[in-house]
Amino acid sequence: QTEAATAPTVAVGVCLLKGKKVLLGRRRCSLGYSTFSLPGGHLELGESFEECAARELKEETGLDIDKKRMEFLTATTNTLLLEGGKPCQYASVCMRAVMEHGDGEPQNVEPELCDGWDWYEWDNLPKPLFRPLHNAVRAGFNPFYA
Ligand code: 8DG
Ligand code: MG
Ligand code: MG
Repeated sequence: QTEAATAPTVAVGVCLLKGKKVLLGRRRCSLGYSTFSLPGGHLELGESFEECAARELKEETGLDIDKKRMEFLTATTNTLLLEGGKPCQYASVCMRAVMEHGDGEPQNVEPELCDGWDWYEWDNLPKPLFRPLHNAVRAGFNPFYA
């Protein structure tokens, strides 16, 4: 007996850039366990992409980046994943923000969901990447030239 699939959902990933580096964290939740992903999460009802990006970034890293600093990138991926054998599908929108002096440092606010945040050079990304990010990279996405 197969479980019914739920409808695809919209997710937002935040490319937070600092110099030549991007912020990634190793996941501790069942979906994409141990893969490296951008901060991000589900788009909530009534939210703009910019609001979602700012909220998720704050919830997961403690960083307060105004939604006006969140840039929409034309880099959306469509990814089918298995979550405990159950299919789930994400349309993943990519947002970008550039770190400025005085923004502070990311904190691991949700240690049960993430091993910790660190900065990585785009040309030397850690492996394995979380599937939606992996798909974007494979499609030629680069937040430094987007
Ligand atoms: P939320 O309840 O706070 O919205 O979700 P979360 O606790 O932050 O879960 P998450 O796994 O970090 O994000 C929710 C889903 O969003 C995740 O299971 C798959 C999808 N997703 C993408 N792209 C990205 C991405 O780049 N980063 C993150 N973190 N999630 C993404 O499709
Ligand atoms: Mg998240
Ligand atoms: Mg979240």
